[in-house]
Amino acid sequence: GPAPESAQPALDWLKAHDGVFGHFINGAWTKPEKTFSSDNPATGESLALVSEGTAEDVDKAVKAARAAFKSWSALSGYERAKYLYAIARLVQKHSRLFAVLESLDNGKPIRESRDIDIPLVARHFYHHAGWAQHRDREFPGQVPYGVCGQIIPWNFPLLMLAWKIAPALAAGNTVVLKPAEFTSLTALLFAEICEKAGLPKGVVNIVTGAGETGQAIVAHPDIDKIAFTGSTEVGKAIRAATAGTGKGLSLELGGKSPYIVFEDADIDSAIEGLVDAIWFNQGQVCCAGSRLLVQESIEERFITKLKKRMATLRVGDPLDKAIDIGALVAPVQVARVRDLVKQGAAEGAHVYEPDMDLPAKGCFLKPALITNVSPANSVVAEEIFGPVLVAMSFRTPEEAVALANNTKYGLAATIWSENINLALDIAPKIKAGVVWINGTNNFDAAVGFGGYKESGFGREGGKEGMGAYMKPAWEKDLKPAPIA
Ligand code: TXE
Repeated sequence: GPAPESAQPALDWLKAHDGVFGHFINGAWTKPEKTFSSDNPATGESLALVSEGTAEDVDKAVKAARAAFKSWSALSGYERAKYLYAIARLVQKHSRLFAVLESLDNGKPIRESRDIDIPLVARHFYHHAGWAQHRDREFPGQVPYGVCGQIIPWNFPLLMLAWKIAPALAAGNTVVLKPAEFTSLTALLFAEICEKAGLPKGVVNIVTGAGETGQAIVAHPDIDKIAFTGSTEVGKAIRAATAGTGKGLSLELGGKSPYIVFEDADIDSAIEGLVDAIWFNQGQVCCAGSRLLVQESIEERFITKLKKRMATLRVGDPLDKAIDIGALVAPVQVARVRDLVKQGAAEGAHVYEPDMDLPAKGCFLKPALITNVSPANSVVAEEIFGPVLVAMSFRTPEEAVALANNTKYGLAATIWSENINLALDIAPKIKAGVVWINGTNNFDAAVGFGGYKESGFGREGGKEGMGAYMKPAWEKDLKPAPIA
């Protein structure tokens, strides 16, 4: 096969920083004090030390964002757009470095970071540069929130940053963003991109750290809006912590998305789609198609083909361009996935894993298929967030809809059928933020993404996503709009 992608550009970049990072506050790097290690999950080796953000760090960042808000929000949309375009171009210019660093830090296959994550990041900044210019026309009488606190997960580190920062800045907000503790590095590289783009200091502040740092952001009295993507558990805690404050809030949380295959589906395509739906990013995807619902008449044939396909998936070094499945993000996630699968087996489920070799060390798991389950089983009800698919069958379209909706989540769904009337009839009956037909994992910066029920509320992307960073103006906010 092709030679593996070289880690060197990322290692050189880390070395240029002596492998230690402070926070990026008010356009400058703070002196690292208390630090923790960001590890490569494929090897267990430490990549760099990053700083554990304290409440004082958060406060400094909020003050910088508040000070920057005045002049940033007074810029014309055209001027804000120029910065967003500059960021987009710089992300593209350094896309190889970003992709390698992301794969080292997160464990995702280089193919994915190179062809999906990083191009989508650039796309988000380009798209929102457009929105910066259309804001006043499309959102008359609305103004940016002010200072936004943004807390993101580790599954798509830089892409989740782009989902948060691009619309916030386009709307005229300033931000304090905290990456997830497992994956801080591309956010820190992004801070350098902001410097290179000449972004005014304080518009983007990056504070690294774990849950306590996140709590300090949520609790800060001078933050106007919190945007969170992560676990449903933490989302609920944040909602409780912001209750009784005037803060705006959007939550993008977990999922257990159904993947429905009707008997008339193009089975080979449906299987390829399923590989993407559940094994993309090791299954660590909030909208992963983790619940296969297959029509009973084709169940046996479909499952047999699926198992054969699973046996051809290659698990290995994230920098190997030929692998399908890389490393999970951290040992704690491997343990979590294993525990959930064990619990499923204890409840009577059958677990299929193809016979294959895994690298000797690192956070690697085989792809797994769980059958012989009922809706009450924990593996069916709970988000596993790993390379584990759960399969059930249905007889009628009505039953498919009932099973699809039998979940506390409502993020995404996929339908496969050659009968477009059937697919279009079923799609709106499924309570999910997005329903894909004969395809899966189609994302774009122009389309609102978000959930129902315990998957959260608010949409990111497109006009809805822009609206989430604006609020109705009151008299004092309304100054004559600058000429764009
Ligand atoms: O998530 P957390 P974890 C789910 C998935 C996964 C499980 C655990 O099922 O197995 O969550 O992952 C910050 N106040 N998802 O524990 O803790 C944290 O530092 C404020 C699905 O890593 O929710 C990180 O930046 N912030 C999800 C971010 O929240 C807090 C993606 C997310 O981490 C905080 C990630 C607190 N009290 C996990 N505690 C998806 N749906 O995409 C933690 N954080």
